[in-house]
Amino acid sequence: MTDPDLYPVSAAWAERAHMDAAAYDAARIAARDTPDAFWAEQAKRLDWITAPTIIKDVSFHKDDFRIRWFADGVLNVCFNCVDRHLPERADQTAIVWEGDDPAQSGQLTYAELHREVCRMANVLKALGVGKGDRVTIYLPMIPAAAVAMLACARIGAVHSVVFGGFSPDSIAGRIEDCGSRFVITADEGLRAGKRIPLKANVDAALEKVAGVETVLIISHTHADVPMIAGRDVRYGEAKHGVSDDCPCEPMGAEDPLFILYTSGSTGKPKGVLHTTGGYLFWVSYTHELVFDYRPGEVFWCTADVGWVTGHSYVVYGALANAATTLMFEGVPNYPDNRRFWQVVDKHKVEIFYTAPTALRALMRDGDEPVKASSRASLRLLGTVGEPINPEAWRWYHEVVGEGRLPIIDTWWQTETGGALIAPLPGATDLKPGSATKPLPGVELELVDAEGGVLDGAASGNLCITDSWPGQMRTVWGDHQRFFDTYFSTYPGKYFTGDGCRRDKDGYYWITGRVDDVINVSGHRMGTAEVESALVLHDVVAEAAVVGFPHDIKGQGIYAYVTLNAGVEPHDDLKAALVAHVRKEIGPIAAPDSIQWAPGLPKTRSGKIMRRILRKIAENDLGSLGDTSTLADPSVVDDLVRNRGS
Ligand code: 6R9
Repeated sequence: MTDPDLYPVSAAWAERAHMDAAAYDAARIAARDTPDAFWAEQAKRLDWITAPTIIKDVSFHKDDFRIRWFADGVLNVCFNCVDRHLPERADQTAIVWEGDDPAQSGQLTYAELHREVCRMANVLKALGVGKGDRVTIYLPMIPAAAVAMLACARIGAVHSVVFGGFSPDSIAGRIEDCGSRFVITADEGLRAGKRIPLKANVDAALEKVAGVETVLIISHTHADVPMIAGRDVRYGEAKHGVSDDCPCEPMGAEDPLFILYTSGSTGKPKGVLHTTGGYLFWVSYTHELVFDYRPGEVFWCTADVGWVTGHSYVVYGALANAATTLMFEGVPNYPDNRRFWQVVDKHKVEIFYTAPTALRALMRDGDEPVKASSRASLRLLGTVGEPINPEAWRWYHEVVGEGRLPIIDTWWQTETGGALIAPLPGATDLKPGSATKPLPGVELELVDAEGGVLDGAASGNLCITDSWPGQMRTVWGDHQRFFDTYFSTYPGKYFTGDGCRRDKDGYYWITGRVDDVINVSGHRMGTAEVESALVLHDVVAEAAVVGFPHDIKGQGIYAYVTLNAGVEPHDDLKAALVAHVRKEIGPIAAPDSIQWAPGLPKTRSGKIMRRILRKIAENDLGSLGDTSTLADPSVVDDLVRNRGS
């Protein structure tokens, strides 16, 4: 009997793909058994100034903890993403830009991209940016964002891209943490027809943090923004007369490429550090395998460059593979909910990669907006960011893909650099809702709470027992935190923070975070961050934040708030607290629900029992579990009674 939930690889895909099932099995074995030989061979996909002879140099153990790949290799990321394509592809489109306003679009060929990057690199140099300096980039989804990243890579500067939806406080925190003296921003961004005051946000951020010497401003909406003499530089003026030739800085494979801040279960967001050789290799390798990519195909990853998905697949992986990569400034439902598919038709997109939350939101509006488009150019559909529910998977497959396109569900993290679990279109039969199997070189293990290894079909915590080239190398400025966060829970293993089930066929089904991280529309939020923002407000004595299932966002944010004595709870105050969190962190952190909590369930040692708060938020009141260890069990009755109020 055939399994109705199995979508087998078609003969045509097995035939044309870079990797079929036999090649996949062979690569898995070679990567495991002879890693140095296997990865040395694979690494030839990059152009090295000096080819590496030391390939894999790794230990996850405390005493000799180190993660190094291709350590003695020398290369430049920008050269690999731009210059090396010039002999054959100077006139091929490198970046297609689609504006928020459907009347606005544009493109850059590889020759033009090269010129733009060299100019920006020379401007940065003239402003005093050198190798190893950190540059904060706060830009909308415009080609200049990719140009700025590549310009940094070209001269060996380390970029830290901050998502354009983040608040001045969030920008300030990130600038301070990595000590960047340079910021690149734009006058404004556009989102669903609304102006985002990027330059004004940077100005506000720089009132809170010292040390920034220069702000370079790219003109996008041509808004009149105030300039601060001696600090602010208009890019349009600075690039006048600048040479469009700029040599690529030779970089060690382990030299930093970028820092990207991401939320964890405790404390402030961490500066995830990725390095030059291993990262570029991994995003290029996975972009080719997972999407079965061929140079010149039109590739559209809808992620913002402010997230890791934008770094790895809008910019680095795609351009390293000579792609035509599409950058979209807008949102799926502006001017209306046909937008994605209109853009697909307009630019003849061949590979489309988006997040389940966007699909769920579009699915709610029915099939008509999709069917109004042709989508004939598409040949593969991908998803990333959160578990995709089988219903959304089927809708994507049947309505968007008309049953003819593989759905490639890619599991990975900011920390992993690129995809680790994903089907290969020519090798892996699909199951709706499963990211399927690990890529070559990715050794997974499921463990129970005590670290016991689970075999066969099982559910547990997802660990990775060996390194892969795209792995993050450290938390910027806090190597101990890197070790403690990822390698101390289950000694000798990298712990992902995700729960996962493995079925009888060895397919992996990610069930979501098992730590205090909430995945809101594919964006990571630490509960601790939202709590710290809430308690900054004058009226708040204490706050506890948990996730709860949300139809569109995957998870929503549910906040329990204890007010200061004498403060009267009322609905206006809830609205004020939501606005406060938006201002402190950004709109993505805004709580969906606030419940007044005269008391929070705590253990006698004062730890908040989030498990109970999660159950109440989920309205799963039948299984609150053991509350006897609480300092005051009656608190729970009160929260249950007043749920949602
Ligand atoms: C790339 C990215 C990482 C967390 C990760 C997991 C969730 C990502 C997923 C997925 C199920 C997928 N996640 N992809 N869960 N299926 N295909 O999203 O990085 O922002 O760091 O988030 O996202 O929980 O641990 P990041």
